[in-house]
Amino acid sequence: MYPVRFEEARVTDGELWLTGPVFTARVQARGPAWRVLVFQRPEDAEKGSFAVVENERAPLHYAEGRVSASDRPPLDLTLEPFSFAFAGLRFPGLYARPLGTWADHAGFFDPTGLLSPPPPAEGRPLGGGFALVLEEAPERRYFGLGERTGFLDKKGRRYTFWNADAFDYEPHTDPLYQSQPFLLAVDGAGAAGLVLDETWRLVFDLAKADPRLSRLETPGPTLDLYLLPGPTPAEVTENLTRLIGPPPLPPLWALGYHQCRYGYASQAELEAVAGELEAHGIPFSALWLDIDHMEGYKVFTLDRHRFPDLKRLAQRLEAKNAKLVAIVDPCVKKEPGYPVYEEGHALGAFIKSARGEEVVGEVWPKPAVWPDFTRDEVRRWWGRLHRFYLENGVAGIWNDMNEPSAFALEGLDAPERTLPPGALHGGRTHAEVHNVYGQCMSRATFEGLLALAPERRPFVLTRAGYLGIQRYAWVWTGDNKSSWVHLEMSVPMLLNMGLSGIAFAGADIGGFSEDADPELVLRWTQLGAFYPFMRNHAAKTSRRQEPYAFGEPWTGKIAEAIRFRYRLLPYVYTLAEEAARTGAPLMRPLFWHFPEDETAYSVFDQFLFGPALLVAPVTRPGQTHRSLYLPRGRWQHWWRGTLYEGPGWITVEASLEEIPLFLREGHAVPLTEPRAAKTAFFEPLYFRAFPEGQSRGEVYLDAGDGHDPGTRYEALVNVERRAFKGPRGARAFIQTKEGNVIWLD
Ligand code: MIG
Repeated sequence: MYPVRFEEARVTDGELWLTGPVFTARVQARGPAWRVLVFQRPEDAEKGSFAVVENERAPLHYAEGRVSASDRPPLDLTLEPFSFAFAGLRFPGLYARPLGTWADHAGFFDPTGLLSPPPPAEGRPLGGGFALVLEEAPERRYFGLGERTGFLDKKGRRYTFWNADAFDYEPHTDPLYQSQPFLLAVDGAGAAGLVLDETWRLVFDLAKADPRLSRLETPGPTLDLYLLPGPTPAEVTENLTRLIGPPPLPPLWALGYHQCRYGYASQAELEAVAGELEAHGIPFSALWLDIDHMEGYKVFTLDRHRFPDLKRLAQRLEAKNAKLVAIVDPCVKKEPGYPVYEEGHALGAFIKSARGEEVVGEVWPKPAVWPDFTRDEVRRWWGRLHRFYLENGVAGIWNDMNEPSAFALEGLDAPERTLPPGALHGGRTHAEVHNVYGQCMSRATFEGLLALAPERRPFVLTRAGYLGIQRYAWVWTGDNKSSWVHLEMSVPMLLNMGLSGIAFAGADIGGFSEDADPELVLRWTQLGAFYPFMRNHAAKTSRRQEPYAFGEPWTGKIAEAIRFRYRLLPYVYTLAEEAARTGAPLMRPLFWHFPEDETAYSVFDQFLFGPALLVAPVTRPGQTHRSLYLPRGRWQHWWRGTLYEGPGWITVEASLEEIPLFLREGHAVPLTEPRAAKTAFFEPLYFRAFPEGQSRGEVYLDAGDGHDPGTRYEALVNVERRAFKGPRGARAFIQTKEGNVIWLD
């Protein structure tokens, strides 16, 4: 690789162009960020994005190596060799491999056409590749990177961006299912972010190979970089959201409790699950249909023997304000006469090999082909197919296996469990668009649902995605395990996903593979009551782990944790509405609200749920106490009423009934009765306030679905004056140390 050099800098139309012997760079003040696009082929000057939706540009100014524009720190450039600095981040070098020739790759020639290198573009294969070097600071920490195993701070490891069917992942597995090439860097100079908006297989080495340097690599022909200002972590994520768009406001039911299991194999079984939940007084908002609902694993079919009248079940659930969600995998069974295959084939919708034939492999359906969701007409076709599920009473769609996962290709085991890099998506290779395959599928699903039922808010859950996935789908963390380690790890995973734009996510409560025990399910449900997406799900061969599976004394306690989620729903919904405007995640690392607190950056197993609550889950069996950190200010133990003063570490008792939960001074939390309600005009509506001084709370109320604007109300509580001012019909209370509830009105 050679250092990239530029010889000339020129401002044209409010943008800066750098030109050199091989490469050109285009610098824009784009939305809140700086964009630096380095390329070789003229057509790449107009490179598009699957992530960025912000197109507004501020005019920039360039003088003596400094680029400036309104509302952001300047960007300092050196042309030869190219290096730059922004907001305390120094990039001392950019290295590149100029685009090769066909001859350079001749050694890879593969007569089957399946594994051959990308086809030549203008006589040259795609390729090239860049490595961007970032100078390290010893005190710097890294966050973001989307869905990753490990603890909160991501420094010291090497991360690959290549969506993978990471079945049975462990605490060191990398990569997982998602690719969010976003990095949040925090050090003495404050926080700043970067996005490497490249969909190829990227590698970020964060001070691993060399503690003095980090290295970001892309194998593609361009380097498309965005630099995001802070100066706090929260502002970096909010600026990221301006760039890639916020998630839409979900329907209220999506924020309730979801019951799933790989294996619900008949309508009768689902009815039995609903019956058990009802019998135990457990509110729920959705039951889920996994792959067993299909006939021969053919998507958009229903086995009519086992599911004779799904619509009737849907209606029965609707009366309880609960819904059905069905899984839709991308792989289409290649079977003559099967309409989905025939239509897709006629449309030329399926991914092709370099020989121009459909790539055929195996997943659940055998043989299977894969739609090319990167193309508009394929997404529109796929979206329309969802009419089938809507007509059968299904309200939400679950996208799985969309990394995409392939068990076999052309009858042989698929070595990477995915499609060959040379497979073709129109003019692009799979190597280029692999990481956006799942995102494009969920986009097709989201847009299809919106077109078919414009009066509803679509609900889509996905396993795979790229930066920006939140615009189309919620995310769950795939095939975790029924183990305490996975319960604990879900916290830093979801926190970093939230910082990376994915406000709505969850891990399978109770764990997917292996066998859960009742204490694990109880503690996990208590934690899951604070996941944005609260779903209990298990694998086919796992022991049953529904809330009622273990009997008493467990069922009652698990039910209470689920009921607590429903009590908290006005608060959860209000946070959801904020996320839909600003991207602020619901689960927030302590440093989100306490950026000046050094300790807040290293606490990985606690979090803030919105601004008002601090949650410290029990993460080991048999634990009756938990040590935890409280940032500055006063905090009230939610269950016991005791007041604590931070900053500092405390140890609290955590009986099986309680997850350590604290109310922050100055805050009031809206609550309601524990039931699956139809609308988000919550009734009754209460505010629980901090027991001393003044507290402020907010609640967002609307129809819970549809697109009519709602209203955000403020509640002000003054305990000394026993005064409460809030939305009409609402009441406020405080809880004392003795456990007394005192009403204020
Ligand atoms: O190869 O549809 O992560 O949630 O239950 C397993 C069956 C396929 C993987 C998903 C899991 C789902 C399962 N799927």
